[in-house]
Formats: sequence, structure tokens, C-alpha cells
Amino acid sequence: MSDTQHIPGAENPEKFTGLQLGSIKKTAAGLPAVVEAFKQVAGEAGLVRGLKALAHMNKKDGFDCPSCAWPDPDDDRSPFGEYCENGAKAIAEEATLKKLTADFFAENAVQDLAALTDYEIGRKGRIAQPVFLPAGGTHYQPITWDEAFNKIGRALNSLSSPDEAIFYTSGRTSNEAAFLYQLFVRAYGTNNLPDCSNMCHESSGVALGESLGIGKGSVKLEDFYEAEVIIILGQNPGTNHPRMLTALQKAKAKGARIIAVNPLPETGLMGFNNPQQVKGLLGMDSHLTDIFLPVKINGDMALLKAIEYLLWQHEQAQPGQVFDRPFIENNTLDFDAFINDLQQQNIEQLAQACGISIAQLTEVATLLKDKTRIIACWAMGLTQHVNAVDTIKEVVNLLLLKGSIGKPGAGTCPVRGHSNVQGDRTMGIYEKPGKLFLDTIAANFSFQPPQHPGYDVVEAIKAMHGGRASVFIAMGGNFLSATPDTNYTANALRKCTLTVHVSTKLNRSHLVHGQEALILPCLGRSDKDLLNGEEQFVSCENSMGVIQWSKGVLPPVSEQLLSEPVIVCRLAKATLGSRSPIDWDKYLQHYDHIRDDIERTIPGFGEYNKRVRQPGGFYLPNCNREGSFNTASKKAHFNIGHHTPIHMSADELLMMTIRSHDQFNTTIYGLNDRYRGIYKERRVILMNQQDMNSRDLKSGDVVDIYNHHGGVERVAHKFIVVPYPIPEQCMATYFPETNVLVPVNSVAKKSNTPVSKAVVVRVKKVSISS
Ligand SMILES: Nc1nc2c(c(=O)[nH]1)N[C@H]1C(S)=C(S)[C@@H](COP(=O)(O)OP(=O)(O)OC[C@H]3O[C@@H](n4cnc5c(=O)[nH]c(N)nc54)[C@H](O)[C@@H]3O)O[C@H]1N2
Ligand SMILES: Nc1nc2c(c(=O)[nH]1)N[C@H]1C(S)=C(S)[C@@H](COP(=O)(O)OP(=O)(O)OC[C@H]3O[C@@H](n4cnc5c(=O)[nH]c(N)nc54)[C@H](O)[C@@H]3O)O[C@H]1N2
Ligand SMILES: [Mo]
Repeated sequence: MSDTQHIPGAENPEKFTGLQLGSIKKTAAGLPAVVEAFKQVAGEAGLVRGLKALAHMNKKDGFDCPSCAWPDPDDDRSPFGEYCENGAKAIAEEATLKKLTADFFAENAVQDLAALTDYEIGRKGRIAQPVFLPAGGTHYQPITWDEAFNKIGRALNSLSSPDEAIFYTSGRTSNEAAFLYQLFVRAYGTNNLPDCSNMCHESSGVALGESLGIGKGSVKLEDFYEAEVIIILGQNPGTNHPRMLTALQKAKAKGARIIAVNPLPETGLMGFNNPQQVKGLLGMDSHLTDIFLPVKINGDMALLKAIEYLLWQHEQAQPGQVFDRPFIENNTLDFDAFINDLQQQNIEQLAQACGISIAQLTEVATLLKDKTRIIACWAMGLTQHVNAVDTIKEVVNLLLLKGSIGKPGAGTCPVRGHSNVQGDRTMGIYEKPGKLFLDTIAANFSFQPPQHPGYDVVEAIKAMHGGRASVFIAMGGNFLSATPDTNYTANALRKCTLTVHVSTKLNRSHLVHGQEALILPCLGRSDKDLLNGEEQFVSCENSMGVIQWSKGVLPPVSEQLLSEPVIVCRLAKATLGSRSPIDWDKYLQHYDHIRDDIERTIPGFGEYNKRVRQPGGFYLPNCNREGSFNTASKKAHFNIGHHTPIHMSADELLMMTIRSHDQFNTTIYGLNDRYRGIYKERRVILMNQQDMNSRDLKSGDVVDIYNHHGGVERVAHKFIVVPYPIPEQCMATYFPETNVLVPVNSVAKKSNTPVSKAVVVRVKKVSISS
């Protein structure tokens, strides 16, 4: 099969769904959000089941919202429930009563299901029993759990090296399941543990680790309420972390000023009606952003440099008044080299490169110069670029100049995506484990784990494509649709002898498969988990390092679902058999035994079983928060980075692939992007009016989008042009429809994260016969 063969369905549309354009909303949330939330939940799960789920979400005795990783307040949680519109949609998706049994799979050929869009596939329902696709088969068919595990065990044991198997993890997996999974994979003999983090905040982890000695953010939620300035770069919290707006609103009421750096005027950044407050329900909004900087895509490095340059000028005029000299002296390295380099910068060029006027940059510098408590938040707008690691280090540079790390109201805040993506990494889901971690595994479990690094996501795709790996196992997620270069990745998966997915819902990765394929249905966050007649709970780590328990409350849609920890134990037993150094049966008795072993293996989990049962859980240690830096030098490092322009010809555009308001990654809840005023259609391309004019395009025209990275032609067909306030030569489309265009070989330096926010493309008008 050639790499240019199109994946049927979302990537090769046969029809449009009826685009309607409205105005860009001025404020996020409020009553429409509440109405939308209830509509979704009641529609999928029924009113009683839906309300029960909502009532227990993010409560201290309930379950962790399966949507984003934004933390819950340590105190005063809302009596109505601590959720948002998009958390409610995530629950509607999981708590749905629609289920896929053997009949469904008998009636629907894989090929026919693959021709549906992601939205249509997701609507089908929860997978209700394990199913198997034999070699050459056209339909998935029922299989028992024992047969399924034995089949995988046999496939894994027949490989000539354990490194020929790949074990992917998505970020919903609990600490307990993640810990067992990595233990199994290492006992089997490989570090091939790619995860969604490789495509997400890997750049943040690398940058923070190298600059500050810990790959996690330093702030707590309370810090927001003591901050003087909060800078939000490359993040759309109104859609992706809606509960963050509540924190911003409160911060603002306490006097914080907010600066937003984003190519788009994202609604949530501009204004907010808090649906948990009567005032908000009545539509009395909080204005959030004080200074909005509509940066060009990937202009952040130049923008940060420009602000630092202007601050340095203030510092020269008032020595010691602008930079925190004692902090810099005591805690940092390479300040002089950094300043020497900064002096060489040219402010006009920097302003030009980021697309922000010197007047606006000066306004920012004037605001920042007297402030000492600054928080910087960021997400995918910074991490998914070639120079992402250096840009995030530049954010750190700015904070270091101001002494804004390791004190109340200040610090780093990479806002995580999946609800337990941070916890999975803490548990050892990592393809490049440290020596200390491996030594502890060896000592605690009496086996020698593999020492050589495994494949990350991009390397895993290439290994499958090149025949160096042939069994692919995924603990959650939607590998095919989430990864870059969809056609290339599809062929990589097709070359496997076996692909296995532990999943809650049907998705495209089940339909573009290896020679043989298995879908293993598991419990979700909201499902009640009974083991030997006793209710179990799991635990998760949020974006600010708090470990909390999560206990599902809903009766599972089918008796044939197993929990992720149970699936891992049974898979490990079937694969490792008598050669297993680990007593898996112990974990199958009670999850407390898993937590006991986490406690003896991973630092910071002392008295895990006791402390996780305390209401609100506990904080993991964080050196930055405590004012120290765990680098080799024990100092924070200034980094010298430079703006590196992306060379484009006049007819090229820089494309960012972003999330609509109606999706969770590859799960499409609906076809609207309410805040951006786009309805009933996802195949849109948001373009600057000037760029449309110069290409003779008008609103509603249809284009094909091309990328030619590395001499390979990639094309995404049929996108409707929508004029939008976005800087010139920049444009936006939705992920995952345009992942076909993201080159597998275009990755961030050091973090190897696919560059999904800066894809160089051309558009070509196509005529559509009606
Ligand atoms: N409802 C919902 N919640 C989610 C998710 C979801 O899909 N739906 N996904 C979860 C996950 S896994 C993650 S990682 C997070 C993602 O959360 P976000 O990072 O907010 O998600 P994106 O839609 O990728 O948005 C990136 C933002 O960066 C801006 N941007 C793009 N390029 C640049 C740039 O070069 N510079 C700057 N300054 N800005 C830029 C875009 O305009 C957009 O506002 O959300 C999590 N929460
Ligand atoms: N172009 C482009 N590509 C991107 C991004 C982008 O911004 N642009 N963002 C990247 C980012 S930030 C991320 S995090 C990745 C996301 O990559 P993934 O995490 O792989 O993708 P998701 O869409 O979150 O996975 C959804 C699937 O997870 C399964 N699932 C849901 N809940 C559970 C559960 O509790 N247990 C199990 N076992 N399965 C479950 C369901 O079957 C569902 O279909 O995508 C990346 N890809
Ligand atoms: Mo993510």
C-alpha cells in the first residue's frame, strides 16, 4: 500500500455538514454553557444516571473529571458540583447507555465503520465486550478475555526481541494502572513506552528540567490569588481548561493583571460569565484580559526577548529596581552571558518578528517592571514548535529576571492536558527512564529492567513503518488520529502483525489495524469498579502535583468490562507466566497492594494509602515550589535562545492545528465551535482577510491544503474558507482532520514533539459541484 493512500472517513470527506457562521463570542460560559452541559449529559446517559455522575464529579468523595488536568480547589468546592461544560460533555461521552455488543460488530464491517467521520464513530457507544479481528477478516468477532490475553502473550513471546513491541499510553490511565503497566513492560524486557505526553507537554518537561531541575510546574492554585500578573501564552482555557477561568476571575478580583499572548482573540481569555455564580448566570461578565498580544504563530520567542530587552532598559535606568538582583545572584547561573546576548538584540526586528507593535511591547514592559509576583501559564501554542524547548526556557528566563519562582503568587504553570498525563509520567510511563528509577525497580522487584531507552511516539511510528516493531498495544488513546502524518502512521500500523487497544469507545485506531487486531473494553473513570465484591478506587495527579483518589459511581454498561489494572495483571500473567518476578495475584486482591508498591518505588508517596484517603488528597514534593533547583549545579539556568524565523515564500501559510469547543482531542462531541462563531462544520480553514484577498478567495470557498515537507506531498481535501481575525500568513484548522499534513519528520528539538502548530502549507481553490 502506498503512503499516499487516503484514510477513508474524516481525512477524505465525501460531504460537508452545513457550515453556518455567527459572530465571535465576547464572553465564555454563563447560561448557554449550563444548558449545553445538561443537554449532552441527559441525551447520552439519561437524566438520573447523568445527574448522579455530575453530582460526584471532582467532589472529594467522588471521581476525577476525565477531561482536563486543571486542579480542584483545596477548599470551598461548589455545592452544585465542580465541573464545566466540557467536563460534562466528557461524562456524557463516557456515561452513555449506548453499547456495542457482538451484534453491532457482526452487522458492521470494519471497512464500513472506517468510512465514517470521527464524530460518527464516537456516537456509536461504549464497547461492551472483547472483540477480535482475525487475519484477513472483515468483521470484529467476540473473543473471551482468556483467549485474548493468551493471544497477546503468544504474540509477544514470539518476537525475536522485546523491543519489537510497542506499549502506548494515553493520559487517562490511573496511577495504579500506569504503575503496573510500566512494571509489566519492563519485566517483559523493553522501555518502549511512548505516551501522549510525547505529543503534548514533552517540550515543557525538557525545558523546565534543564532550566529549573524539575519537569513540572511550580505554582499551586492559591498562587493565582496572590499573583500581580498572570501571563497566558498559547493556551485556550475557555475551551480546554474552563475551570481555570474561575481561578482567573478570582485572581482578577484580587488585583491581578492578565496578559494573553495568542494569535486568536480566544473568547475565554477575553471575558467570562461564571456559571457557578448567580451573577454569571445572569450574564454579568468579568472582563479578563488586560493586554492582548495577537502574536504571529511561533513569534513567542521574539516577543519574550523584546519584553526582556525593554525591561533591561528600565533596569539600566533604575539599577536593582527592575531585576531581582539578590535572587539572580543567589539562585541562578549564566546571567551575565544572557544579558550580553540580550544587549545585541534589535527591538525593531523583534517587534517585526512577533508582529506586535513596539508601543504594545512597551506597555507590557511598563506593567511588569515594578511587579515581583508573576505567573506564566502555557499549553500547546508553545510546546508544539521546532523551537518549543528554547521558547519555554525563555519564559523561564523572564521569570528568573523578576525573581518570580519559588515564592507565593509566582512561578511556572504548564497547563496539562489529559487528566492524569502528569501522573502517568510520575509512575514511570517514560521511554527514557532515569538510572535511579530503574535501580529502585531492580531492588524492589528482583529483576533487571532494560537500561537502553525505548521509542517515543515519533520513533515508534517509524519503527513500525520500518518493520523494526510489529506488535502495538495501546492503553487508551487514539494513536492513529492523534499522531502526525496520518497516512504514514496508518501504513505503520497496517504493517504490524497485531494491534491491541484497551479502550472505552470505538475510534479510528480500531479500524486501521495490523494483520490481527483486538479491542479490549475497560471501565472508565465514572464506572463503579468492583473487585472480589469490594469497591475499589484509583488515583490521579493533577496539573499542580496533587494526588487525589477517584472512585466511579455508575453501574458499568456491561458485565464484561474489566478495569485497566486488572487487564494489565492478566496480560502480564498470560505473557510472563512462571518467569514473572512479580506477584500479579496480589494486586488482583485489592488496589491497596499496588499503592503499597508505588510507595516503596516512587519518591513522595509515603503513606500513600493513608494520605490518598484524606479528603482532597496530598501534594507531591516540588523543589521549585520550595525555593530550590534540582539541576546538577543546584542553580536555575538562564538559557540563551534566539528567534529562528520559519522561511516561507509569499504563497505559503503557517498552519496551526487547534481544538474546537466541541471535542476532546480526537473525540468529537459535536460540530460546533460556539465561541468562535463556527457551527455545523469542522472542515474549515480560518484565514486572514488579506491572505484571502491575495489568493482571490472569499468566505465559503473550498480549498485543498498541501504540505511538501521533505519532498513528500501531503494533502488534506476540501476545507471551507472562513475569514477570521488571525495575523497575516497564519491560519488555523482543527485537529485531527489536518493531521495528514503534519510531517512525521517535523519535530521539536530535544523533545521530539510533532510540530502541530507550525505546518507550512499552500492552499488551492477547488470547485465543488453541487
Ligand atoms: N474540552 C477540551 N479540553 C481539553 C482538550 C480538548 O481537546 N477538549 N484537550 C486536553 C489536552 S490533551 C490538552 S494538551 C489541552 C490543550 O489545550 P490548548 O493548548 O489550549 O489547546 P489547543 O486547541 O491546541 O490550543 C492552543 C492555543 O494556542 C494558540 N496558539 C497556536 N499557535 C501558537 C503560537 O505559536 N503562539 C501562541 N502564543 N499561541 C499559539 C491557539 O490559538 C490556541 O488558542 O487541553 C486539554 N483539555
Ligand atoms: N495536529 C495535532 N495533533 C495533536 C495535537 C494537536 O494539538 N494537534 N495534540 C496532541 C495532544 S496534546 C495529545 S494529548 C494527543 C492525544 O492523543 P490520545 O490521548 O491518544 O487521544 P485521545 O483522543 O485523547 O484518545 C481518545 C480515546 O481514548 C479512549 N479512552 C477514553 N477514556 C478512556 C479510559 O478511561 N481508558 C482507556 N483505556 N481508554 C479510554 C477512547 O477509546 C477514545 O476514543 O494528541 C496529540 N495530537
Ligand atoms: Mo495533550
